[in-house]
Amino acid sequence: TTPAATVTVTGAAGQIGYATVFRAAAGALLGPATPVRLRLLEVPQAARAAEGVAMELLDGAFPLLASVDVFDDPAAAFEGSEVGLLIGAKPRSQGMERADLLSANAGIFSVQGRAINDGAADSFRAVVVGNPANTNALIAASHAPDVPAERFTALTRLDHHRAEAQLAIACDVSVNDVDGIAIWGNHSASQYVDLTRATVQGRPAEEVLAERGLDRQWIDDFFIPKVAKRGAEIIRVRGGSSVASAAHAALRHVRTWLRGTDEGRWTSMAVPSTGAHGIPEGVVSSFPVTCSQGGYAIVEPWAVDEFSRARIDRSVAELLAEREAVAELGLL
Ligand code: NAX
Repeated sequence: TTPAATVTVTGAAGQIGYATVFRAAAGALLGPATPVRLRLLEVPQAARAAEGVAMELLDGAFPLLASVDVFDDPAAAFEGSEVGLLIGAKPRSQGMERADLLSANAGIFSVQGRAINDGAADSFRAVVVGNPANTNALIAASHAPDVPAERFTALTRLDHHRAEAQLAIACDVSVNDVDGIAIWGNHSASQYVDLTRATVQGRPAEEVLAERGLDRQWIDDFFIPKVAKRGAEIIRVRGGSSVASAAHAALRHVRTWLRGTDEGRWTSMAVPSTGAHGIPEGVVSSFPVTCSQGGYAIVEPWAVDEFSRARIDRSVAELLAEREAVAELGLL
């Protein structure tokens, strides 16, 4: 085994936190050879519930669980942290304006960014799950000037998984036969699910879909909204928001980042833009990325067609507007 790694989970008493920590303790985050020290962060009102989660973690007698501690102080929770799963966020309540939501979360993620800056390990990496995830990651990074900004990422892996599953269903193949999907832009309904480079059993996905009578119009009218609105569909059918699938995606996001993507394959992560693919610097946008040796790289730009360009630009415009709103509040 390797030395234990310290992982901070925020919102640990919430639904996604609860679904994440047991699998992290079982090795799904860092692999079967790395023990984990879990640091659970909650708001003071939920700290007691987080203590209950910690008790259950102990009751699992997980061989890989080196320790579990509960905090309601971000500075303490991020002390020595190597991986941050930033799940806790302020949900939109009834009658809440978008600006109120942005500012409430900016309050949370600026404080956590500073705590990370002051106390986290040099190797620290974060995935933000709490919404608005992309902009929350941007805020955390901007309050952690000593941490390389590229270590703050946001979760679009769930969208990526949803797209893989829906493409596999549409083509009547296994998800293992599907590759090359890209999620662009914001983790919101404006996201663009790009099939132009996707393959099904090694053939262009659009060709395979066309043989089944599914053209670009179908992709635009059915496939893209199906993936973008899947969260709402889950709420309607399950009677609650996506939890286990979100936890799984967050674990896979970090696992892929640490371990690398398979040769010739990529995944989707929201990362600070380098200006690649015509997406301006200064936003955290979803991109197709490859991972190796603990780092990631945005997939080399290709000649994006007009159809895709308009959709990418629309989602990026939303990210720019979110950044603008937060900047106007003086929170960036
Ligand atoms: P819950 O409301 O069940 O849990 C959130 C937890 O965060 C609560 O226990 C709350 O006390 C805690 N919390 C709030 N502020 C905190 C702070 N400052 N420090 C530490 N903890 C804090 O929500 P859940 O269903 O777990 O969802 C969590 C977040 O994930 C939400 O923002 C949700 O919108 C977002 N999602 C993001 C997804 C993505 O793909 N990026 C998909 C799933 C999910 O919708």
